[in-house]
Amino acid sequence: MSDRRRFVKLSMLSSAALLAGKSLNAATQALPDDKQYTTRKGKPVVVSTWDFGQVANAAAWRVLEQDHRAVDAVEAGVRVPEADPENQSVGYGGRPDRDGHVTLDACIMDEYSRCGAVAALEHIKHPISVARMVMDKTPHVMLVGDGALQFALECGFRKENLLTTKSKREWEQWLKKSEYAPQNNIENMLPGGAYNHDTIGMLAMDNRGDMGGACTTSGMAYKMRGRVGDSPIIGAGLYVDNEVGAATSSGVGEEVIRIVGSHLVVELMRMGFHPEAACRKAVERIANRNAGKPVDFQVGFLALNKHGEYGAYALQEGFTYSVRNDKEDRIFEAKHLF
Ligand code: SD4
Repeated sequence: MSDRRRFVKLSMLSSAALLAGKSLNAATQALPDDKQYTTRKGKPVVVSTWDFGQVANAAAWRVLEQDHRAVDAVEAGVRVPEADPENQSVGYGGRPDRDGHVTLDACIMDEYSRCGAVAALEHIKHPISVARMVMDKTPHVMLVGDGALQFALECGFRKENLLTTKSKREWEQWLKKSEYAPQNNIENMLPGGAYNHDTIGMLAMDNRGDMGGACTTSGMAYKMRGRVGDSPIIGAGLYVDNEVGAATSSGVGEEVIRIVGSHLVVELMRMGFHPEAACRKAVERIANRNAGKPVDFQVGFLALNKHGEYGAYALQEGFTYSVRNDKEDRIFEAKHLF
């Protein structure tokens, strides 16, 4: 059976749905007819990790201005760095794993707690849009590796070479020593002073006060083949709760996963902490795991609450984030613990 036909068939029926005697449509993460949650009317705002988030925010802002949903805005926003070959930690041009494969991780979450994710996806420039398809077209939350690629191709995404000449050359340089030190994920740690992290996490609130979030990355440079960090993991690299707020992270994913960081930040906001204070508490949780001693890796959290307030906090100096609303279009430096 051709891929196309298999997908059409998959779209109509899934084995789980067959067992349950339901069509896949009934089993997908469908949009509820009525809102389950009360939302407060909010003012649109979009925030994202790092300086380059500013151009991504501009794309997201255009979507918000047209009165679309926050989830549409964040998808459009993070596609900008995904397509940018100069950004070597996201999408096309991302640094490869230690065997030379560019493997991408992404996830997306909307105001109904619907979510989709892909991990270790190769050859597809826009993993965030594949994650969106997982959310919209399947009853599942996450697809990985070859299965994610197969799904993407069935959805009509094009297979591409994502390893740019620049990233390939740098990897070949790295191969000479092949020092496996992914924990040293602090700014300017790569040979030549290149930044080792530029993962984009983006959070938005739309005209209706509804929230959405997206996170996309090529993960740690020169990682072990198959290694997946926090970025595509709902609750770790991203979490959205439309009653409370949303959070995302950047930095050493293993540390974020251990504390289920973004979910923790949202729960802290639920308890009444301001976004910056919630991010600080999560950062402290990581530091406490290391007996409060200065650590040689970076983690930063970014959060947005239902009032449109935002804030960030990091372990180390250097974590920046970008904000766009009707009043400002700015880059901020996050406070840091050490
Ligand atoms: C990861 N959290 O794969 C990602 C990397 C990252 O900025 O955020 N870099 O662990």
